[in-house]
Amino acid sequence: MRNYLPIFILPILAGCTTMQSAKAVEVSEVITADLARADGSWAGVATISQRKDGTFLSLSAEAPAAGSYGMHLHAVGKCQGPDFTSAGPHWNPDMKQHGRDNPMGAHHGDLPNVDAAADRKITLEYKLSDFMLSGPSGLLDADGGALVIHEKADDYKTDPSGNSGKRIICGVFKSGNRG
Ligand SMILES: [Cu+2]
Repeated sequence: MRNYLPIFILPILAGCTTMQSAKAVEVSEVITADLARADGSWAGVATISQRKDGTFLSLSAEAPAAGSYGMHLHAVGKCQGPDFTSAGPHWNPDMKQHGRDNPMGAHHGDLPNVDAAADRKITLEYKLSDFMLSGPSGLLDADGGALVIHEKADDYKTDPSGNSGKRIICGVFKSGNRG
């Protein structure tokens, strides 16, 4: 007579353990996104850090030329060139209109324009107000989110995207990028 061990139980237990550790990392404090241009080349890095003094977005990137560029957090963590429409609309869990100068605004994903000097470098640290990383309305929902830089400055009022033109740089924020 043979005794068979119920080995099918082991994967189930392992699955539970994995789910528990996934919940435990929701307090993790830093997520990073590699930024890509429309042709797929690397354009820099963006980081969101949750700290005691607030949540901060920092950015080190290279623009195509000196100038001012619109920048937003978009709803989907997918950056497929060359047009990056895969990143979806602005991150907007409150269903508002676009723009801080719009009485019906603003989107959660609305951010100030960024400036590149003659060396084309964009370097900044910006405090995100009212920012939610996790939870059903958080940036890191099932499909993540994206940082998108546009070809023109945002006018802060035209719904839905501030008249900022094409998407030229894109980076994915996903919970797997935490660390
Ligand atoms: Cu945008």
